[in-house]
Amino acid sequence: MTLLTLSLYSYQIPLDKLLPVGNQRIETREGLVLQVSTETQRQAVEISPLSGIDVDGQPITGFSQESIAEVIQVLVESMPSLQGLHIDKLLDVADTTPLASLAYGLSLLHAKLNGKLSLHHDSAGIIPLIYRHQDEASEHLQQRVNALSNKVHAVKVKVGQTSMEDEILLIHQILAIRPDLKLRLDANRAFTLEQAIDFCACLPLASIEYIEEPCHSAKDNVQLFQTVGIPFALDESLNDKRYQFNMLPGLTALVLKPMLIGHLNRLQQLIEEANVNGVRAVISSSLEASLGIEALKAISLECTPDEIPGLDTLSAFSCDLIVSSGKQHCLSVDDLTLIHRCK
Ligand code: OSB
Ligand code: MG
Repeated sequence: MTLLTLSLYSYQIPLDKLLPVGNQRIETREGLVLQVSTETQRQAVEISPLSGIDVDGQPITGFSQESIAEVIQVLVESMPSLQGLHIDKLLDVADTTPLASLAYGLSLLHAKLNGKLSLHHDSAGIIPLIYRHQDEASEHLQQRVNALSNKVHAVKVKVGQTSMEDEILLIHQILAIRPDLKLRLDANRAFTLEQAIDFCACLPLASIEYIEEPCHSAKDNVQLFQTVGIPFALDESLNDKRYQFNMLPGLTALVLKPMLIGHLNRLQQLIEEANVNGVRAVISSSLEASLGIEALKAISLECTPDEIPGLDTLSAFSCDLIVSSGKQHCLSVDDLTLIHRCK
């Protein structure tokens, strides 16, 4: 199978509501689409490093190390050297680039061209992401909880963002409306150990599946577990290239964002190490548009079939990208900005 044409596009999609990136917020999402054709097929992947500027004009920190501009530069340089060659050459670049989003995108493109990761059936479940929208009244947030389908069994709630009192109240309000729900809390490292202990001590233990990245300092997570008995999940810790799986008391899940982890081989290795240690592996979005979310669904069905991935961030997008998720409008490549083409 030969790479006959390669086209690189950029997209910019306004969001209907602000999306949280840790404790920052964004109002538009931008990213790249790489489309290639071979003798028999055409495939596209989304490459959207989670970096750039937030609503307040501040640089987004703690997620992708690379900028979109860096990914464009490397791709524009490598595209001519890939054209006319076997699709396996995509892996040469994926294996050697230090840019995680590019390694992910190229290894994903290779897998798609090989007919892996095709979406046979749509995974039914979703894990709704609950956070207070800008200036949203508490009644309105409660209405949103009320409106959740009965098929929803777990929700993810952002914590460590406003006041502890408000957030503890919110958690109790959610459970008053839907006592059957299990909660996955995500603190994005907002708490000191003391704050995390105070916060967790006020929570109904039996309803909490885990808390993601509770403490500023990841080494305090074990102490938190030993003090209050709430298991923790790792997310931001995995963004460090040097992260190596290490079993810890209280570690119950890895939240895996493939766009930040890089090559699919590394993702698979982390999933295997988690499995061997009885730790859950949950695929999660890095705020991709519908093209990227479709890939994450397929990866999750293939690699973590017993878990529902965290992909509810797509609901904030004002339109779809290349593949329809059912939104009114879906951008095609002709609607995007062409950056570079080899044909
Ligand atoms: O805080 O886990 C986060 C998305 C982008 C950046 C950071 C985060 C997220 C999500 C994705 O929360 C949704 C999910 O995991 O359910
Ligand atoms: Mg998280």
